[in-house]
Amino acid sequence: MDARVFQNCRIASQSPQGLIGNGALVAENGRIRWLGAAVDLPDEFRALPTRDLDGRLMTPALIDCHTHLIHAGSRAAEFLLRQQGVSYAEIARQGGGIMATVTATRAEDVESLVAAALPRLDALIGDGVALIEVKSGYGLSIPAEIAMLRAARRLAELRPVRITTTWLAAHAVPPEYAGRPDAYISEVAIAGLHAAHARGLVDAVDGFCENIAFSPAQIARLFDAATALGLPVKLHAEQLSNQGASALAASYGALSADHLEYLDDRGIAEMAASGTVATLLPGAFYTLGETRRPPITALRAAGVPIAIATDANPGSAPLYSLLLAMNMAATLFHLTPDEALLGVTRNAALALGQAADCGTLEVGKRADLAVWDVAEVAELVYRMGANPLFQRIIGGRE
Ligand code: DI6
Ligand code: FE
Repeated sequence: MDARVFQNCRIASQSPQGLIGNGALVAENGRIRWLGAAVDLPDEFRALPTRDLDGRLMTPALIDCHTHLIHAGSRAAEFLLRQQGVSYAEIARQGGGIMATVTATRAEDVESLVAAALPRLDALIGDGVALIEVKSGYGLSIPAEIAMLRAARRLAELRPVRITTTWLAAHAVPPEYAGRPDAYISEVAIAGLHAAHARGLVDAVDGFCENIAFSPAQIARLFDAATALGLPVKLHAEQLSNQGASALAASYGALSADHLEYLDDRGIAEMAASGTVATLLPGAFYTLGETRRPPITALRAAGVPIAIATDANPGSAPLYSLLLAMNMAATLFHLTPDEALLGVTRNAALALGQAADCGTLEVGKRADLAVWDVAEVAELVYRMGANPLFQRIIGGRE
């Protein structure tokens, strides 16, 4: 048996237990066996090996629930174009944007995709992250999409981190299918989903529902295929315009709808009814110079859980710090520090369908912890470019 006590820490449990002032947590065989006020630590645990955390703040290890971590090439040239006033949508229509990354990604094999992603993964791990969602979506052919998901699975073998994979073939229409998006959905997005699922490579299915990408009807066909395979869905929704994408996602019981700058009241109501998480991506909002914010006040009022993620990608969100995403969510979207932390712990776990296993510190869940050199949650959130991580503890092991 592998057991130990972490004590002399403030514990932001993210559960109904709330903040525990002078806390102790017992980890046993990778799981949380007990947590509470140090004075209440049961006698049976007092003889265990003990780690004194000197009054630091303990939170659940962080979760990045929306990334495009696997990609090749750079989009620095596009950055310059955008500075000159050319919009993201215009660059995409001219064949740049996502397609530029597709061309670069198709040219690489699994090994080089892994090598390119490792530094980005290490940056997230350095922010105290223990669970990361990684999407395909820059292959846009069956073999190239599968190669991306193989690379994502490989990352989890190379680092002490868990990775969930998402099939995002419905990200853009590649040139060989120009003008034939429905054929692309059938022949690549759906046929490839079956092939990738048969290889055990798919944990969830995503799409980009937008006037520069796929229509709600096309996404619905993909979601029908996902549902038939028993796979959960999520959607890039209402990022650049309102397509009714969030309501569509909610009608499939989606884990999350992501971006949401153009979300309307109907979408909010449908998401609330289906328990779909609102995943906010402030890095994309910032990079694209958006001015329209997601409807935070209405989401709060409707009780929709709000998650925050990096969207780590080479175009709209070249952001590889979840701590900075939290800061941006607070500064740009006016989330409170507590909401920002919930967004990368409890609600991010919900967005990945893993709420029973992680995201809060509760007995029985994984002992995946982050210990910070700060006294309170607001200190984690208000600084930019500072990283107060003291230690990541995975499965109760330092
Ligand atoms: N929306 C996004 O923000 C990412 N994908 C999407 O559908 C951006 C992808 C990219 O620009 O490479
Ligand atoms: Fe994205």
